[in-house]
Amino acid sequence: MSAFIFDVDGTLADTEELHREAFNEAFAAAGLDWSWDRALYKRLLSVSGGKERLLHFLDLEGIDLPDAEARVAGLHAEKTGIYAGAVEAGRLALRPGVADLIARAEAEGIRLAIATTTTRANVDALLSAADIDPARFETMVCGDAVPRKKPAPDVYLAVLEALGLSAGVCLAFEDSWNGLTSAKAAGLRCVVTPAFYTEGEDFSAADLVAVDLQDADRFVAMVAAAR
Ligand code: XBP
Ligand code: MG
Repeated sequence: MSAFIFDVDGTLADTEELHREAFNEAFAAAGLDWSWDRALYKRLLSVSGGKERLLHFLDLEGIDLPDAEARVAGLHAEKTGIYAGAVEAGRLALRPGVADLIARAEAEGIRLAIATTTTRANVDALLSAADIDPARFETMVCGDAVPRKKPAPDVYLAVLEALGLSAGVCLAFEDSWNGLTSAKAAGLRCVVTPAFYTEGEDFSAADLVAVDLQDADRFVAMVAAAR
């Protein structure tokens, strides 16, 4: 028994530019004059999780927002609605190789799971727009389901527990240093496929760095001994 465990943002699709736009739209809708450009967003991505990223931004800018936790939760809910709506409208495509890799894993009897920091509604919107039944993933651990987000190992440990598998027989797919560090801290092997915002991060801990996920033979071979 073996499994492929996929990150979502940056790995299944290159999502962060759309997340950035959705944050900015949510700020404008709330009458705030905040605007995150690409350079700032790249810096803010050091913190995973949209709500955590917003709190980090307030901290960084020294913005004293009254009732910050509640305001951030409200802004984030608005942003999730905008983002998921845009994804449902077809603004994103899966990265090259992803759909075929999922089908190949199923054909090989490799189990499938998702380990992501993003909100579940975002994952559902992406899979629905790509015509992928979420039930094909046996386990999905998303967003706030664990106490600590990536780079902590929590999300991967929760997935492994749900699958009832040891880390040694699984392979994680990630696009970022935060994700790689999370997977490694859970004892997993990890393929990194850098995305628009994560290109140039330190991936020296990766078992393999691939430009995309098209080389299914190679990824299947990486878990073959465990099956
Ligand atoms: C992705 C994230 C997410 C998205 C937005 O990290 O950090 O926060 O930017 O999602 P990873 P939410 O790919 O490592 O899981 O706004 O729903 O949190
Ligand atoms: Mg990612």
